[in-house]
Amino acid sequence: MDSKDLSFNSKLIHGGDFKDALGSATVPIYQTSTFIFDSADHGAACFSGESDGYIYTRIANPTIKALESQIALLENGFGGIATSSGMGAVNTVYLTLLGQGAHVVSSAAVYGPSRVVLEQQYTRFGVESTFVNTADIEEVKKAIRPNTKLLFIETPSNPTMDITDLKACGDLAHSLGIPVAVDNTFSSPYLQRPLDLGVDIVFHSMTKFINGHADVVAGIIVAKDEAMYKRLRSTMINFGCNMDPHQAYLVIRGLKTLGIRMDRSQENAMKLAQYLEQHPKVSWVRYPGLLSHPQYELAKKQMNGPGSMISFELKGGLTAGKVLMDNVKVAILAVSLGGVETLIQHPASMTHSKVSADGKEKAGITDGLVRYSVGIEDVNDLLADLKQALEKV
Ligand code: LCS
Repeated sequence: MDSKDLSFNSKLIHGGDFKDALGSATVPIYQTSTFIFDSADHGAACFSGESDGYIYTRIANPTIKALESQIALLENGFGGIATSSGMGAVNTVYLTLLGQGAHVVSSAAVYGPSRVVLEQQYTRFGVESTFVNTADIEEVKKAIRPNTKLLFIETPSNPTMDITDLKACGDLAHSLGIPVAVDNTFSSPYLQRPLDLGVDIVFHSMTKFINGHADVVAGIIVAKDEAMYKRLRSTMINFGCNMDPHQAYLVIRGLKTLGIRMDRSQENAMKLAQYLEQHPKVSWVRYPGLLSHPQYELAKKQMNGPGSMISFELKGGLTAGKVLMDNVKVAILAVSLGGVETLIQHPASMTHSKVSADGKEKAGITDGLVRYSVGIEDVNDLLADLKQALEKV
């Protein structure tokens, strides 16, 4: 059976189509920097593309390729490009599409460094950026200029949980010949497949849900068509953003349980979000599975589930939030997200601390916002943990 015809959870187990001469049941770690050529002519043919033999691990490697093929299959794209980190993926997209005099329209609420790198580094090369609430299509329309070369969207956004309509943004951008790239980190391909909704590029920090075990930093990009895939791959190779084979092996191993991990963490998150929403010390909760989320209907239409990321603010603002973060005992006070363990952090002073005060305000990143990444622990332990920490507030 062609792995394309399998259902999603089966693709997680059998989707790599990896085969080696020894019949390994799992993908071995090809821990080599370089590959032996049969002859000088064979080496030349590998470089010219006449042979598809491996050359050098920065260019391609069998372990990494197995992971790239599997994620491309899960995202329904042409091909995958694994990177050393999620930021490696973000910058591979930027470097491929933005050059001197180019302009990018981006979601205002994105992972801090995805924004900061545009404002503090790409400006040195004459790249301009405009940050808008991409959940409002009118704001996107207004921000587009004749030199706009990329529409960059994060949905749900980190840490505000805003949902952008991918189909509407894709239609708008394509009518003007602008490619659209989507950071799908918060959903993983299990809950959202942006290429199916018409965008051109999807990418992930695989450090999060895809790997899921807080032991690897990694990224991946999947392009919908061959031409874009080739451009992105060439950037990754020449800028040296490649993954390591051992890193790829760990991600392949984590990926197998993506479906069951996300089912459990999402089920937990729904209960925790409902608990927080009715708690008298909580002023607001942002979770796409709650009716109170402003884009609840869009989330239901665009995603296969609301995921397991929750943002909320306590009535006592930052002071109260700090007491909560200092008193949780099951949740871990740490950045990152999407792992089996529940994590809690404060975006304004941690993940988004380098974003300017004005940028934070316009993106809705308030000082009191607490971000909670729900893991797969027993939900009763997580509820009891929040309860006892809230009692201290
Ligand atoms: N995109 C999103 C949505 C992210 O959340 C992150 C990291 C990245 C890209 C970059 O990926 P990395 O290079 O770290 O693999 N987000 C983090 C966070 O919220 N806390 O710590 C890292």
